Amino acid sequence: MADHIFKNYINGEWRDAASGETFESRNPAINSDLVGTFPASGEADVAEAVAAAKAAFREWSLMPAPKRGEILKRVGDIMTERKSEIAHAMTREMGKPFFETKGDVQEAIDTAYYAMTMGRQLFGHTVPSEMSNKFNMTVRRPIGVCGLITAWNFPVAVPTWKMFPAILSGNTVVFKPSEDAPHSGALLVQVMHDAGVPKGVVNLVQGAGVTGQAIVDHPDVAAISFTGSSETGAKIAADAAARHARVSLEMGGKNPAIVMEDGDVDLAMEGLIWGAYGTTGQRCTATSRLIVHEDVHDDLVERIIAKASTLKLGYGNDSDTEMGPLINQKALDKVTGYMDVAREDGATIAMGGERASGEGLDDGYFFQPTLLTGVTRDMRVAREEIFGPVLSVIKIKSFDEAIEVANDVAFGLSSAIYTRDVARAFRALRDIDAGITYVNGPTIGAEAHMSFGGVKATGNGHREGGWEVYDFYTETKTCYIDFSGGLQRAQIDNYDD
Ligand code: UN1
Repeated sequence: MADHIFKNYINGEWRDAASGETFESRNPAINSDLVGTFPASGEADVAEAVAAAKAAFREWSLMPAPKRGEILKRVGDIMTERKSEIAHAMTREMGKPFFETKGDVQEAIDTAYYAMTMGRQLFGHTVPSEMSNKFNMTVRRPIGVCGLITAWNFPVAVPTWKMFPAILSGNTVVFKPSEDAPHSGALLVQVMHDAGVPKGVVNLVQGAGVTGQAIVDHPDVAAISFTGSSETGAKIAADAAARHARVSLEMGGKNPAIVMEDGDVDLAMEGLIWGAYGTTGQRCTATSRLIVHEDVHDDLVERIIAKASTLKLGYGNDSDTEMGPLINQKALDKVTGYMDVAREDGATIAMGGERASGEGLDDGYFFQPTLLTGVTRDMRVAREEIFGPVLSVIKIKSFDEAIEVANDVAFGLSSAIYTRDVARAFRALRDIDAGITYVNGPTIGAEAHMSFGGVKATGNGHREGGWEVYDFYTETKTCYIDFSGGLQRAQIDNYDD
């Protein structure tokens, strides 16, 4: 097998797609660089993977959770050893700089070790009974085969947010990485194999939309966890609802950072550069709206431009690169198209606004870090997710207006406020409609043991990360144990009226 030809992983074996069809993954910074060729999986491959996962389920679910946790500890240890190797491969495949891809692997390691600890903490409740000589308690049970469909921007960390709690809870999984980051997904699955995860517990099927659809439609897939666009998420939710499968959705964002006149403007500048241009703005948590008080607007805009215009664009495996490319031609076209939208709506392109060119950039999908000023809340660039290095600046006059503008979008994932006023900080925590709010920090940077997810069009009420994700991957069973030796009738025998 040539180095760059990759396979699916089904029932502990590496296999080609039944159809023999393949697709390519290329380096978005150097498009002539072919990362590899991957199986374009269809219904038959998904059916095999689901069958393997179904067959492995009972034995895996009966292994004590702390033992499953020990396997996840090994997963974390192997990932720690391979951190640089995986990070370099990830950078080559999806473009973000090496220091960021190392962070991506670290997030996966944190998730593995957190899952290990959860093996000893899959708590239920013990609750007093209404009756004598009776115990009431709840226990958690796994749900079965889980379908995991993920995006390319965190191609190791985000799949592990799903895979590790799913298998720790006793489920088995069929994982479809994004077709833009199949190699990163394969490297994760190789770690699972090497850590001794039994065959059939983790299965990998590579492919694009049709592969994902086959997972969503398979009657033996009990739960689906999806990270990606709101449009795809809505379709998955509808299709899964029709056959009563459980769904967790993590979708878009239009995340605001509020900077008040009493905030630390320099700190805000640093947080905005990282939040808006880190990962080339391609995070669901990226800062895409700066809502700034008029008293500090000009000063902050000037500082952002001074700093952002020095960012070094390039191939992320070059040590001086600070910002990588967009993921593909479609993303480049989309971001470029939004520049016309901005102009038509009357915004000003205060910095950037074009494809970046020059030495080392012309064979990649590079776009300049971009700042749009004079944006008002009704403009499309203030409301729609662009998923690129574009920050829209909206000027406000008061704290109340800032909160109102922050909430005036369809999405609600992350948010931030820069203020030195404790009351304003707490009011923001209470009043911003988002799953996550940072005080004096950027909108990005979630930690593995904290719950992650959004409100409104961002999610459907479930959370990833933290112990909350274990609610998604387990079913609660209510247990009544009557040791009175007689018939006790609830709601009847305890009342003499
Ligand atoms: C995503 O963009 O889908 O909080 C996840 C953050 C990262 C995860 C982002 N830890 O920005």
